[in-house]
Amino acid sequence: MALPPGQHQTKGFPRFGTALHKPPPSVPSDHAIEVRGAGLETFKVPLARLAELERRGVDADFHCVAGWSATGLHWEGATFEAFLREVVAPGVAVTHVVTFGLDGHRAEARVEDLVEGGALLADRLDGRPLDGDHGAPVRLVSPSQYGYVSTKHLRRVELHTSRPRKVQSSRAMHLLRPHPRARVWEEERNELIPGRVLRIPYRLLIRPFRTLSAYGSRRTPE
Ligand SMILES: Nc1nc2c(c(=O)[nH]1)N[C@H]1C(S)=C(S)[C@@H](COP(=O)(O)O)O[C@H]1N2
Ligand SMILES: [Mo]
Repeated sequence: MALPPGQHQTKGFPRFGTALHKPPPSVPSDHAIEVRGAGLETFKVPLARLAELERRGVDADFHCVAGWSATGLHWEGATFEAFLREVVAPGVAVTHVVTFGLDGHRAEARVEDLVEGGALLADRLDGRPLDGDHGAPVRLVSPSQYGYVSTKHLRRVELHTSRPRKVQSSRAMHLLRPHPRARVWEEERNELIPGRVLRIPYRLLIRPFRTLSAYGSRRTPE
């Protein structure tokens, strides 16, 4: 299958992200996904409950905004749509979510982009339980969007009825202005600058990530 504009294929499926200088976070044995926002009392969805929701297998490529794509992955997990049905009160129009990882990563997304793109709360990759590199115990996977939307080590889902403000976890991430929709075929890399202009600058960012990741001696993309 063809890759979206400005992407190149990488070997295998490297661990990547904004927390590469740290090992994958440890996961408490009673881990549950916290849900808050949209007028709800904060509550938790235990992993056992997640396992009972409608599940799906998805064959998809994975596209990082820095320009690499990993191809031919097979994910399994609860559909994001089923998760929303489970947690949203009837009559509440949730339009956006913010997802939080155990390592501090955060990402916003429009509900329609996640649902129409077939997003999963994935707990299996290529027939095996998700490992620490790729987001154990459960991650969001949104194949139609750049990788930064697909929060690993999912810890919290915040529900919103309009576009949330001040989502980014750090000043640096805020300055980078990741595109709020991040659709790969539209090349929505950045909120302010056209995606194709950023192909080379973003690709140059892979190398500093590689250096950081050397601490954990893990492979990063080419
Ligand atoms: N919790 C968490 N999720 C994250 C990240 C991160 O640093 N922490 N990085 C994002 C980015 S930029 C990418 S490209 C993908 C990388 O996923 P992988 O490590 O499974 O390849 O995870 C996304 N989700
Ligand atoms: Mo990324």
